[in-house]
Amino acid sequence: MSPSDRAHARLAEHVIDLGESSWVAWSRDAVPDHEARRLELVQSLPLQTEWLRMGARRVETPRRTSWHGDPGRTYRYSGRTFEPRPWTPALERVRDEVEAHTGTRFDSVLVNEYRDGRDSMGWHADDERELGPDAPDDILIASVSLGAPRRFVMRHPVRGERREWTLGEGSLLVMGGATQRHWQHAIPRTARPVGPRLNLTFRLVRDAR
Ligand SMILES: O=C(O)CCC(=O)C(=O)O
Repeated sequence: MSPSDRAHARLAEHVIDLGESSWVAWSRDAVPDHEARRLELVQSLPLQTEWLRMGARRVETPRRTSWHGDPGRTYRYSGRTFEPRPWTPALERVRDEVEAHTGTRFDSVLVNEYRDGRDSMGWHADDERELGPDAPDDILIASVSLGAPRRFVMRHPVRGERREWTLGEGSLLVMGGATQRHWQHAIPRTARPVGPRLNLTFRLVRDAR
């Protein structure tokens, strides 16, 4: 049984079937969320903006990020290679909570900090080859959001369909199966006054060594 199939069975009551072997599972209040926890994470992680290549341009990410994982879990996107920093005690605690929900011990996590409504994430799919031997047809991603709720939007470019969830305050959104092949997702900017939000997307990355 693949990690994605196991998570699907464990989260059955939350699963939303998107067709084409794609699914998400959304749970509100899945992990504890309070200011002390967010502060511990923000203060203990080397969060920073990154320069990414977008065609011929170099652009600075409108959010702060930090990549952590087991040794060898190297991650490549937008022309950059990210070597994982070690797990911290605060990250390990969230990883344990995610394992209790999904039945999977994730080996990597990308932390995104959205300082206010101007910070965002553009349309993309987490479909990199290193995210699984069967990528992009069998990828498991578990996304924990702490702090201010933000709109998380998904679109199916071929079917012209959209779905939307509000993620924050300890929510867990799990994406599995072929979701990364067929759907893209984004966190849009907003002019509304919103507080800071931390997002942790747990992934399984093939050892590049
Ligand atoms: O902040 C979020 O909820 C989305 C993060 C995301 O899309 C990603 O890490 O690939």
